[in-house]
Amino acid sequence: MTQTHDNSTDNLEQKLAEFEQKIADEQKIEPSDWMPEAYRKNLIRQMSQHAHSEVIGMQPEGNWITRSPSLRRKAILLAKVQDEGGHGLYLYSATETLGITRSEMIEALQTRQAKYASIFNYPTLSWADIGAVGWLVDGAAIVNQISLQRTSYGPYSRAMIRICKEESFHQRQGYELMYEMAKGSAEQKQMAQDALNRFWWPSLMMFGPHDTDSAHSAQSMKWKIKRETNDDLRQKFIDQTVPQIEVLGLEMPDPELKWNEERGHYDSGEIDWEEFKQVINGNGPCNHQRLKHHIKAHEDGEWVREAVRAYRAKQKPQADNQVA
Ligand code: BYC
Repeated sequence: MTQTHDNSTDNLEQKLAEFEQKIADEQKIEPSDWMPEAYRKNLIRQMSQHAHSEVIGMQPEGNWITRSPSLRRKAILLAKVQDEGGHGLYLYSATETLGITRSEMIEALQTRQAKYASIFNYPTLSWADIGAVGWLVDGAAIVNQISLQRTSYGPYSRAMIRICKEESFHQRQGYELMYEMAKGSAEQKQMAQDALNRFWWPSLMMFGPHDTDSAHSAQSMKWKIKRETNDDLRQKFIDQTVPQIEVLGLEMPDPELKWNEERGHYDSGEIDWEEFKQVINGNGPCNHQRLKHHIKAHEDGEWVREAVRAYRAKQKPQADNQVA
């Protein structure tokens, strides 16, 4: 017995050593590879929350499709919102490779066991918000997702490479919309400023808590699930966005945004972490509305799932007959 136990422990240690070597060598971990249970669980957590964010993120923009001010804007917005749905489906499939089903993930979302990005719990109050979402929210998402292209899990990394191509169109259409508003009438410029002021801080919150308060960062960085820390990515986003605000001719949404020559970065004010905590714990302005809408859409779609199940059941005897 002792012998067997020693062997299996050795075996486990060897598997772990091989896994760690692969990570050190920048090789991707694939679904059929051995991986520590905690690695698998952490990935399911992050990837499924990423998928939920894409799908829930369709709601604030979907809110404006019927009120787009021109056919061109409507076509762009429709395409963008559809892209987000596609990203969600793609990420759910990638997460399923880790041994969890789509319905388990959706159940976790709807029962609040799984989170989604805090930003989507804020309302889109004016047309300028559609510009701000594309420019700032997709802009922040790209900074994060470019980094995740190098994540150690193969299916996640490949999903990020595809998704980033579409995100860059999303960011550009948002910036172009903001540019037109900011250079338009005084009233339009005011709408653009108001959208920037409201979306600035929630966009910074997308990167998560400070590194010192981040529960998962240390382990995720070690396993190369995350390649850059929350604070480093947030700083990158601030540094790339401040010059864009200047081009738009809008006022800074944070008076403390100042270039720091010594650091080679912009300094900025402190995020309201109490607000962040409230929003991720279900008490943001739209949390209730977002989940309610998701549950209703899911229930309305039950007939589709039922049809798929009936079709599968019909196909099965035929397939069995063919084998016989
Ligand atoms: N919102 O230890 P930490 C898009 C949670 S959609 C909510 O730092 P981690 C788009 C965190 O989950 C793209 N929760 O966590 C779609 C953890 O809680 P749990 C969205 C947050 O994972 C439509 C706890 O706080 N992008 O682009 O190491 C239209 C401690 O945090 C947030 C992604 O999903 C937050 N902001 O780092 C337009 C990126 N921040 O799980 C656009 C993928 C933290 O222990 N995700 N929490 O209950 C990531 O990169 C990482 O998960 C995070 C957080 C950087 C977000």
